[in-house]
This record gives sequence, C-alpha cells and structure tokens, in this order.
Amino acid sequence: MTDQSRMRCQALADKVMSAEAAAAFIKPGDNVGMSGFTGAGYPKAVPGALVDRVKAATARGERFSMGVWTGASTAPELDGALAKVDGIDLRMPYQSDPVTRAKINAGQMDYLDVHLSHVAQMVWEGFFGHLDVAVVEVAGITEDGSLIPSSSVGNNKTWLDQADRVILEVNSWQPAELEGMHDIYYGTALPPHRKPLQIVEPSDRIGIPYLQCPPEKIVAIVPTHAPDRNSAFKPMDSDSQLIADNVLEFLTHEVKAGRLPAQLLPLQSGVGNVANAVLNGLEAGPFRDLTAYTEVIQDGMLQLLRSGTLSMVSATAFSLSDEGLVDLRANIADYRDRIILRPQEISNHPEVIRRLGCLAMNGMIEADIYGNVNSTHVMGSSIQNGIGGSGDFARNAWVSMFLTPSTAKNGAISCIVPMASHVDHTEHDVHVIVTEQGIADLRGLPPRRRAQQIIDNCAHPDYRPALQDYLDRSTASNAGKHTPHMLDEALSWHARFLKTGTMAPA
Ligand code: 0RQ
Repeated sequence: MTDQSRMRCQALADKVMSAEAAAAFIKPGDNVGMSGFTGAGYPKAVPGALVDRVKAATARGERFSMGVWTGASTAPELDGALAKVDGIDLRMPYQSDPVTRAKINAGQMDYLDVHLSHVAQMVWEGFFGHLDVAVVEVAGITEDGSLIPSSSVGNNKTWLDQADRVILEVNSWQPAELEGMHDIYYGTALPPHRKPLQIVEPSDRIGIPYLQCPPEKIVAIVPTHAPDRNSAFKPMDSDSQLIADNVLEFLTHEVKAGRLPAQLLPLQSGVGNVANAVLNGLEAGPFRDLTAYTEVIQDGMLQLLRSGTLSMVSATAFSLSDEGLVDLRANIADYRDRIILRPQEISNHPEVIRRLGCLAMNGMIEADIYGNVNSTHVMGSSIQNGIGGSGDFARNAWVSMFLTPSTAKNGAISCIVPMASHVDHTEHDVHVIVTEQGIADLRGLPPRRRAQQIIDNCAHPDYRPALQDYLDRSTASNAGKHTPHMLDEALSWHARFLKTGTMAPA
C-alpha cells in the first residue's frame, strides 16, 4: 500500500506498481544506475525482482546481465544477489561485497575502480556508455513532484539527469525528518563552463533540498518499507585504540606547533573499524566545536555531534551500525540541522577539499618504506574494495594520514613492505603514516629519511630488522641513488607470503 504522506504527488499516482512490474523496464545489456552508498539508500525491492528475471532468463538458456553503477558499496541483496546469478557484467565505481569481490577476482565480472568525485563527469563524457535506467530510492515525493532524497545521495542526481527511464522506490521506513537535510547542487557543468563552488565552510548550502526529475521519464514508482543494511563495527581492539591515541597525539602536537587551529580543520574519516575508533578517540580528546567535510557519517560522528565535540558534518551518506541507526532515528530532530548530505561529486570535490584544508584519515592495505600506499589490492592482484573517496581526499587534503595496524593475518603479513605491490596514493600524496607502533610524519623528508622514519616508527618490531637490512643494502648497492631499491628483491616479501604463508624471513 502506498503511504500517502510519502507519495504526495497526485500526478504520478498512476505510476505506482509492484517491483516485478517495474523490473520489466530493465532489459538485458542495459546500464543501470542504482542509488546506494555504504549500505544506505539503496533500492530494496527492484534488485530482488531483477534477480528473479535473471534466473528465469538463465533457465531459458539466455544471458541477462547488466552494467551496474552506484554511488559506492550497497548491500548483499543488491550487489551480492545480482553477482551470484551472474547478472552483472560491469560494476563501478566501488564495492565491498564478498560475492562481487570473488567474481571480479575470478575474472567473471569487469570492475572499474574510479575516484568517487570523477564518476559524474565521466558519465557525462560517456566513457561508460549510455545510462539506460535509473533505480533510485527516495524518502518521499512532494506535491509538486520534487524527490526527497534518502539516507544517501551518491550519484543520484547524475542518474536522474542521464537515464532514459527512471524507477523510483519510495521507502516509508526512512525517517520523514530527512526532508530538508540535503543540499543538491544543480550548477555543475563541464569545462570551460565550470563556476567556483561557493563552499567556504562545511556548513554552506549551495543547492536545494530536493532531487529533480522530469515526470515523463518516470516509468515506475515502487512503495517499500525496508531498513538500510548496517554493518556492525568490531569491538575496539588494542591496535585500533593505539592508532587512535597516536592520531590524537599528532593532532595535539600540530595545534601546539601552530600548524592547526584549536578547532582543527574539517575532518574526513574513511570507512572501517580503525577510522571509527579514531572518531571515538576524539571524543576523549581536548577538541570541541570541530567540523567534518567528509564522505560518510559513521556511528563515531553521531556520538561527536551529540557531545558537541563536532558542531556539524557534511557528507554524502550515512554508514551506521544497528546501534547507530537506532540513535539516528531517536535523535534525528536534534541532528538534522547539523547534518548536510550532498552529491558525491560535491562531498568529494577536490576544489572544496583543498580550500577547506581537510584533515584526511583513511585506512590502507600496505605502505612501502618510501610512503607509497596501496588501498585496494591484496598481494598486488586481488581487489579488496576500491579506492573510493580516499584519493579525492588524500590528494587534496591539508594533512593526508593513512592508518593501519602494522601487521595483517595474525602477523603473517607486514603492512610496511619494501615496495608496495600496487600503488593508489603516491609518496607525493601521503603525509603521515600511523600504525599502533607510532607515527611517521613524512612532510619535508627526502626518500631515504622517509624510509628510516617509517621503519623506526611504524613497522612491527618483528619486521623492523629485515626492513632495515633491505634499506641498508639497497642504499649501499645503489650508492648515490635517490630512492634506492633492489628490484630483484623488492617484491620478494609478497612472493614469500604467497609461497610459504608468511612474509617473515626464513
Ligand atoms: O581481511 O576481511 O579477510 O579479515 O584486508 O582489513 O584491517 O579489517 O581494515 O576494514 O579498515 O579496511 C584498506 C580495505 C582497510 C579499507 C581497507 C586484509 C585484512 C582484512 C580488511 P579479512 P581491516 P579496514 C572513503 C575512504 C579504500 C577506500 C577508502 C578500504 C581486510 O580502508 O577499502 O579509503 N580503503 N575509502 O586482513 C593482505 C595486507 C592487508 C590485508 C589488511 N597488507 N595484506 N591483506 N588486509 N591489510 C570512504 C569511501 O570511499 C566509501
């Protein structure tokens, strides 16, 4: 049944139908732009109906697969379910689903790992082909047909602008108080017609609270009442606590040195447990009245808003655990004036990040001794998630921090290695590396001094002697060279792990 308070537009009433009927508007080979960002605001009904269509086609001996484009990661019932039935032939721009990951790494699905701020302009330029259908969750449709965005914005504006056919899911489970929280900017243009974005504080609004879509493009409206997918955060372990403590100490030191104001600069915090732990750590620190210009709002951010540590946050999506969601729904009247959700091309816009001077804190898989960072590929070849927004922020931040425990897989892998097996963030974009062991502040240091800092301060003691030996022998055998490596040994640590199950020297 349609919830009249959410479906207020009488002119669109005849477009209401079941998910099955709506899914019939999607054809094999279509490119489909879906809403969804870190488990928030993804369509809840049409993907399941699409899975049934794919299964029926397969049973008839036909192939039914699509290009699936989103804001970022979605949920098992979208990414996982469609991947499982081989319904996706190309996925972009970010995923974190185990089934999708396995299909990509088995070579059965193509994946484009794209900077999140680049997606909209690359779609306008046509690099991914034409967008046939948009499937977008909204929290409601107003009397005049304006769309109330849901718990994420992501690329929805671009999907609605570019798609030939639009399917809307109106999810009455999403809080009604979302109305008014969003800032959708309609002034974007391609060069040479671009204008400066007038965001000089994270709290600045430059757009309107609604998404717009020409009514003649809307082919189906599906009422739903279903929760977002939420991932629980792991309980804070001692490594995460130590990393958080190290970040706090660094920020305090920067304030003392006069390089950061007492209210710091707008925070950006990446996905994952370590990032959430750092936010929790800030709660205990001396800082008040902070702001965040970031991509996702995690549990830790809500807690900081509640206590006043954070005065406001600008992002593109929520990324909450079950407890975080209960908190948001219970206190949304209090939070709503201090949260702005924007399209990801604006939340992650290099121009704004550079102007505001964001403090970027992102997780990583490994860093090498010279400061090159791998965020995406395990052992150089297997995609984990994707670069997401980490490059948008790292490249343009005032201070770009990368955080990781010093080892992975119970100590069998050192996250500090001689040479990164894949590079997402070069030594030029990585300012500070933080592990539970300590901090390496690489700013102003030439390569060999960077290497010494990283080995001394960040590497696990079990791996420090071997890393030191690598640096010493590389330096000796390359006397006078700028960034000494022994190419025959550079990736031998990864090769040793693949052969023996540990990077530890025999
Ligand atoms: O494997 O899942 O099998 O246990 O990688 O590692 O320690 O749980 O860390 O959840 O913080 O994720 C870089 C992936 C870190 C994330 C990454 C294995 C480890 C584990 C996950 P299991 P942890 P986190 C803006 C910011 C890119 C996007 C981004 C990420 C799994 O932070 O996706 O920054 N970043 N977005 O065991 C082999 C190593 C390893 C390793 C860890 N050196 N070698 N495996 N692992 N280190 C937000 C958005 O864009 C949405």
